[in-house]
Parts: sequence; C-alpha cells; structure tokens
Amino acid sequence: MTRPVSPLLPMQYSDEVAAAKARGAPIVALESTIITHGMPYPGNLEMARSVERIIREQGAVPATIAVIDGVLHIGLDEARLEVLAQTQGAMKLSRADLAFAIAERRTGATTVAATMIGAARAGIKVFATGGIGGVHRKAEETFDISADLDELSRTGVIVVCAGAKAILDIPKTLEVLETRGVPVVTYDSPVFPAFWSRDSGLKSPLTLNSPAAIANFQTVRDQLGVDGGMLIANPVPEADEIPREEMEIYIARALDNAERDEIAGKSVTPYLLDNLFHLTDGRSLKTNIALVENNARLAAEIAVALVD
Ligand code: PSU
Ligand code: MN
Repeated sequence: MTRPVSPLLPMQYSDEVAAAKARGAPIVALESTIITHGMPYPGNLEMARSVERIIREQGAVPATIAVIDGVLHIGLDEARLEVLAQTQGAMKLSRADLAFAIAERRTGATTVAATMIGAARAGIKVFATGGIGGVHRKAEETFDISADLDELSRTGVIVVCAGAKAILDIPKTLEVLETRGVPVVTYDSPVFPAFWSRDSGLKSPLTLNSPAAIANFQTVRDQLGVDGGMLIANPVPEADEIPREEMEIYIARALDNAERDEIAGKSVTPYLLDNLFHLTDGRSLKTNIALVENNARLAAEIAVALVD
C-alpha cells in the first residue's frame, strides 16, 4: 500500500516513509541506478536490502527513489524493490529526463542527480550512495561531465558517498565541485577517498570527525542562506579496501575497452562499471557493497543528528 502525495505530480510515499514524515523521523534517501545499472543481480538486491536494514538499525527510515510506470516512488516496498532489481531496460534518469519518464509513464532508475531532486521534493535532507558521477578522463575532448555535479551545486541535499571512482578524473572533479561552491567533506580522514580505495592521493578540501559536526555545518549553511548540496566522502573500511595501484590496472583496461567499443554519453558509466565487475572476477562487487553499507550507516547517523 502506498499513498498518493500530490494530485498534480504522480508521486507516492511508501507507508513506512509516509509514517516517518508524519512524526518528523529521520529519513535517508537511496538511489536506484546503483541497483539497475551499477551492480548485477542478485548482488544488487542483496545490497539494496542490507542498506535499508542498516538505516533502520540506526533509527532512521530508508527511502529508495525510482520511477515505476510513471510514478515517482519515495520509498519502495519489498515487492517493488525485488522487481526493480530484475528489471531489464529501465531508463537511467538524471535532471534532463526525470520528468520525461513520469510524463511518458516509463520506468526508470534515478541517478544521484535525479535522486537529489526527488529527495528535495519529498523534504528529505540526507542521501546515501556508492560513488558520484564526475568529470570523466579526457573530458577536455568529450565534454563528459556528470550532471551530478551541477545538481550538488543547486539542490540542498547532503550526499554521502565513498569518493569518486578512478574511472573519473578525480582532480578535475574536485575542481568543478569547488567552482560550483559544493563543500566536499571527508569523514574522519584528511585524504579524499577513491571508492574501492581509502586514498585517492589527493587532500580532502574539508574534514569532519562526527555526524553531529556535519549536521552542525549544514545548520550554519542554512543560517547563512547558502543553498545547494554538500558532498560527504566516507572512506571504505580498511578490511574491504582494494589498493589503488591494483584497481588502476583494471581501470586502464576498462577505459581501453570503452574507447574500442566507442561508448559515449549515458552509457559510459554503466559500461565501465560492468567491465570492472568482470575484469575483477566480481571481487569489486564485495567492496562495492561494503562501502555502500558503510555510507548508509553514516547517512543515517547524520539524519538522526539533524533532527536532534
Ligand atoms: N558511480 C559509481 N557507481 C554508480 C554510479 C556512478 O561508482 O552506480 C551511477 C550513479 O547513479 C551516478 C551515475 O549518479 O552513475 C552517474 O552517471 P553519469 O556519469 O552518466 O552522470
Ligand atoms: Mn556522462
């Protein structure tokens, strides 16, 4: 059972999220592109279920966001989550086409950018994911810069990730975030993490050591009238890390394959993620799941701190 929200926008809260909203409980948004385009089945479903459980264990409520048959869902029940995890051919939605999918009654998964739009529309302030999109390597030729970065600059949601994958140009990604006025805060470490690895080799612009300090930083931004999102980078736990030098070999191969296959536009990120999954014999998936779980925990702690 879900409840319609607006007579105009086809948007539905899950019962659990509707109840959390009514009592002012902390809520954590989750994206769905990571489920449909980021990981293969059944690992994707396993991951989606476990992050939801972790968020509940921390005293917050999970809200996985997706468009199903033209309805923007804020929170998916178990049956819908299971169907989505096995859906072939779901659209990959960003700012440009989120409304298109709703208007045309399509089914699509939300990227970081589209999830931020849905979360903001639903009044959700914190969102957990794995890695954000960014400036691709050779962007000076391809102009391939993820709409996630623009969204972070304009939409007031705190996004917890594990840094950026080295399939991207991480220095350029950080430069764009700085230019657009997006705070980049690494949790409990002075170095910016690179998804599977704790160290990208780059210093983090900002560092904070507790969920309360992150919540307080956001409160002061609000008081100052500085709008837009903020990026929290949460390094993968040491036990689950894959060293940077090791990943770099696979990444180089995946990038070569993408060039050979002339992959461009929206397909680039999913292509590279799938390639890396196969190149590492699925080993990257274990790390991927561990870091999303780690981010879900921190995001829930921040959401709890924000309502305290
Ligand atoms: N990076 C990852 N894993 C992902 C994605 C990015 O390490 O699953 C997904 C996210 O949904 C992100 C999107 O918002 O890819 C970015 O796609 P693009 O580069 O096309 O903007
Ligand atoms: Mn792109």
